[in-house]
Amino acid sequence: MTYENLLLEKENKIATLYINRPQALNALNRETLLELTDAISGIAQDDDIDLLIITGAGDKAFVAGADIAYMQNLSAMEARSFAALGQQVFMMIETMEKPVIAAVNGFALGGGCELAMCCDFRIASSKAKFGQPEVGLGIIPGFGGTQRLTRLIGAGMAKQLLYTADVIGADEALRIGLVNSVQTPEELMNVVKAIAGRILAKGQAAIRLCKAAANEGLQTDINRGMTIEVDAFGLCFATADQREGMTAFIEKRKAGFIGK
Ligand code: DAK
Repeated sequence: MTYENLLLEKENKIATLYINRPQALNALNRETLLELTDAISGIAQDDDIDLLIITGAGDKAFVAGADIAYMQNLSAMEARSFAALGQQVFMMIETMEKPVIAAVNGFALGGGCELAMCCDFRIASSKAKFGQPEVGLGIIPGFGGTQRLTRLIGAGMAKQLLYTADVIGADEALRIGLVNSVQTPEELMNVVKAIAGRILAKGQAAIRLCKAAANEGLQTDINRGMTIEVDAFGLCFATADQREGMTAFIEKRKAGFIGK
């Protein structure tokens, strides 16, 4: 599939996916979501890729939301189908085995904030702005915002943002735990790639089991979560990376992981 609304770069085991509709501040329409579905399933299956970075093309927006012009005249059934498509692709991102980092380079509003939230974590440019402005349009978030924001930053702060539609800056997003750090726009991708490099230097089988255990644990109670962890921990001992990691430690050398 050739992409009209995405740019995909692959280098050193890292895929970088740019949402690329700068003329509409990278707003998500149906075509973009269909392309995203194709790109994400390709990256998930690509053995040459171990980590995905999602960002926005241009210097103004990560993603300024679902495309309001596209949504304006949808019927109820079309809106339902659009929300289902968005939720499906965001769930693919959240549950893909490989780590996904959002490099939030500008506006991350509505569906853009929701896209950032389905990634494993978010690093922001000082120019980034976050919010769920949907109630100002007479709708509610449709791509998981009411669910992920409450889980990520707590119900009280999430409800304040959801009810007021307030747009917050990167420093406030850092304060409330929506992003992990704030970088200058010039440094954003360097910092994200440096973090990616530190992740890629570790055992990828273990990273993937960590992700699955953390995600599944968040959907359940602590006792079930501990069982998930016990099983994932046990599974590590079926990998070559566990043998190599522990042998390298004992032999006082750097581990050479193979991701299996
Ligand atoms: N959709 C479509 N076009 C957009 C857009 C968006 N979300 N955001 C910006 N654009 C377009 C603008 O219309 C403008 O186009 P032209 O007029 O040049 O043709 C161009 O991008 C540049 O934008 P501005 O001229 O407005 O730029 P400014 O710097 O003045 O303002 C802004 C930037 C981000 C503050 C402003 O553009 C803005 O407020 N944008 C809308 C932000 C927003 O409200 N986002 C949330 C969208 S609602 C659901 C499924 C999904 C969702 C909900 C329900 N179901 C189906 C149930 C999700 C909803 C949303 O995400």
